[in-house]
Amino acid sequence: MKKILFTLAIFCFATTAYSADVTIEMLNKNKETKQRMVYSQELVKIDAGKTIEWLPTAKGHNVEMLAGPDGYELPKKTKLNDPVSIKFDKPGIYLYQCSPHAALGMIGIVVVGGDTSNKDAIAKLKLTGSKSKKKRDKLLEGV
Ligand SMILES: [Cu+2]
Repeated sequence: MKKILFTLAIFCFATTAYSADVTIEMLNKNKETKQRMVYSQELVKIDAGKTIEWLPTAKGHNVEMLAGPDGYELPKKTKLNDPVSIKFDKPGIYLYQCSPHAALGMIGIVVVGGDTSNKDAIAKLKLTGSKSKKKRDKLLEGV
């Protein structure tokens, strides 16, 4: 019994520590939605100061930030197959894509601090291919 309680305590602690961050997987196929070439979570809402980690679960993907709130300095796009962690301090909407699969609609949106004031700018941004645009518009409906 003691052992079970101890295990439970460890599990709860680990879960709490983990929830401070978000992990997004780069996938060739999302087993739940059956969609190909996607991030495991395409729309993520976090508080300012939180960190998101992208994991190269499948090979051949990267993370290329395309836009963020005013004054946000875009980080360099990552190399294929590299994991990356980005801390989001500035509230606003961020849009990113997977460079080789942008035309297939492999994009994602992060909303930080519930701030959607740059939504129009994100909605007007030029993207690669109609699939990306369609997904961007759909994701923006949920921000
Ligand atoms: Cu990709």
